[in-house]
Amino acid sequence: ALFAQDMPDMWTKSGGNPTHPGLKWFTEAKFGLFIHWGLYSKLGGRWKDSSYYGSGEWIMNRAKAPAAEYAQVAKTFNPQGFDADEWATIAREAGVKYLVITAKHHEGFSMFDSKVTDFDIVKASPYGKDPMKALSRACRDNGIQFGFYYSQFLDWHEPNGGGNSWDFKTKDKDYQQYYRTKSIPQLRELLTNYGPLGLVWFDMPGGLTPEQTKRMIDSLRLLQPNCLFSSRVGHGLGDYRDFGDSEVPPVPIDGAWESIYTHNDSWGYIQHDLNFKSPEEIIHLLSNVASKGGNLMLNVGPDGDGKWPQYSINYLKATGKWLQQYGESIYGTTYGLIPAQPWGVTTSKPGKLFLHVWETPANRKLRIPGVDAKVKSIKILGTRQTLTFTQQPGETTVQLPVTLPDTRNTVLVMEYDGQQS
Ligand code: FHN
Repeated sequence: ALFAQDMPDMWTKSGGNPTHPGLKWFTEAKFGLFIHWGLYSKLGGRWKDSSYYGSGEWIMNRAKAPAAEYAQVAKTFNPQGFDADEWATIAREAGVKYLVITAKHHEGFSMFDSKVTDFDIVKASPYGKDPMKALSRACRDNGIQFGFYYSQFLDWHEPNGGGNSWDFKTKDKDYQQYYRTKSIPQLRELLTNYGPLGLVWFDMPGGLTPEQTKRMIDSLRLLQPNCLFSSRVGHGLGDYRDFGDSEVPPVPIDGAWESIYTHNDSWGYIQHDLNFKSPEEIIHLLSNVASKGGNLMLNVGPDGDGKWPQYSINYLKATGKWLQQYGESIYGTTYGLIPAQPWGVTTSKPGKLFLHVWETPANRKLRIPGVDAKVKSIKILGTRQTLTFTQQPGETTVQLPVTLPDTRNTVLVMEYDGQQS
């Protein structure tokens, strides 16, 4: 072995379908953008005289708002500030390779032109247009894979939709009817009317047996065989694995998977939430997730006018700047070949180990245990600066220069002889 460690025993398979054609772009992408946008974005964490914090997209449920009353919000939903090209441009500048937006969240409102219901942005809101048409095109124009989030079971607007709503009693619900008349027809619309989708991000499965779920997704797959389905379709039938919200696995995981985080403390826009992750925190999260072998999908919550929080714009652009310098150590990589170190984490490509230096040791000597392969060189990534190192059995030590180009996360690239199997 080129790398002495006992981690491989702990690596587990992520499940899913390893032969799916969409997995190539997905596993190389590493960084995606999640967008929660719906009527709750207009409310911004306020319902009547009360304020809510965290998970703004749950406000209908948390405020126990009656469905008919909540539906009135649509009449004031008019996101004139929405600019698909601007969104896609920020996403590209942030360095994300895919973008996933809520077509319908648990509130039940369709943010796209749907023939299945009147409760959509075209018919129920003064906006009267389909923002998803423009956004799907803008993403493709900017080289970004486009996908839809769709809440396939929870729907608080529908008498037969899943979840705890205050108007409709669970015991009276006919989930089959809901799937037949809304969920499945809408998924078909999404897979038909917006060009080739990178993925459909299902969330919170329920109300179907494994056989019924399989029948549903088999029929959906016929519409777009290249489109990936997230694991939250349930019953182990997804093509890649999503971890829990705000969760990074403790050890590297083989296969295609994703960690999902939100930029502040909520998925949907909350006006009084300014707890945004700094560029440094985002970069560390990204390199940490990549060091375990997965993708980070980071969420932003635009407001009811269609504008992103300024902090999200600024901090994402700062992340994109870092990626311009160090993207080679993120895109197309696999998990690091040595465990996390006091100074940071690693990612890898054939013949290369990328060292993400989060903390500079006081004596500026970076200790890299567990490399048995012959080290050829260690450089600062993106420069020609070669660093002096010594290699002894079990430990390589590299002398860091007095100043590093990026105190948050400079990346060194170690080239070694041989192929890691
Ligand atoms: O309940 C939702 C929540 O609002 C949000 O959409 C997250 C994102 O992963 N998913 C659900 C909870 O797992």
